[in-house]
Amino acid sequence: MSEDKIYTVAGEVETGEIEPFSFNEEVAAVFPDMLRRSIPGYAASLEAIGSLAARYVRAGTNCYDLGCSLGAASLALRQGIRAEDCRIVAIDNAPAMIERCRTIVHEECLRDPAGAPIEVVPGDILDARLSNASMVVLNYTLQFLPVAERETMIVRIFEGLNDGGLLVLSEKVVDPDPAMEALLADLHHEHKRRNAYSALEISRKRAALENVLVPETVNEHRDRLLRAGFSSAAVWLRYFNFVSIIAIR
Ligand code: GEK
Repeated sequence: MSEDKIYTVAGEVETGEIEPFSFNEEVAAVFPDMLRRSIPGYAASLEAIGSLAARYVRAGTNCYDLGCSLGAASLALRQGIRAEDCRIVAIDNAPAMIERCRTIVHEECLRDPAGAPIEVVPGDILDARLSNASMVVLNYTLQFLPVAERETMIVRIFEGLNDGGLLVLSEKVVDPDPAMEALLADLHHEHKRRNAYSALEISRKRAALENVLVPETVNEHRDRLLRAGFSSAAVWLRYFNFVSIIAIR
């Protein structure tokens, strides 16, 4: 916990204890709305995951949704998949997310029983054993792993993918040029304000996420993917300081 100064809309200063951000019950309850309002391009990332699943998921293979939260990307995969006998494995280490994710997935499977089964698995994605995968999704999750563990995670994903398999990696990024970074961060905060976040909520969230979400540059991500062995990697979406990258094994 840290003592922090918080600037309100009116410009007054409030001093408060900021709890480090955690994916607890309170966050899980408002989560779908929170991501749509706070991550520019989030809805587009889900749409593309569906379209990419239709193209890349092969019959008899596995798909992984790492850091699944409430399962939005798993449901997008399920809707997009055209191949037979596939399985989606959705993993998250926050019990509050897993519990709600199970309910959401169960309801969707009752509504549309024909789609691929989704296994919702509690656990650390760093311990996940990936195999026979044609598509892996890391939608805004790698940014929460310690930087030192990210290489291991990407190498494991590469090893779990079949040749021709696809990784979707969406992340908050930082620009190497400080002036550009300041502008992009400001545009992001303006975007959040437009989506009905107050200046107080924004400054609280920024303080709470410090050291929890560690963004890297686009080049750091691309270089890591190529080092792991991916044959190509490209940014397909950029909206302020949020990107989504596709990489093919
Ligand atoms: C979506 N992909 O809606 N192991 C497992 N889960 C983890 C770990 C870890 N080591 N670290 C963080 N998480 C989702 C959105 S949210 C993005 C992903 C955000 C989980 C964490 O519990 C949370 O549910 C998720 O990663 C990140 O497309 O909140 O900005």
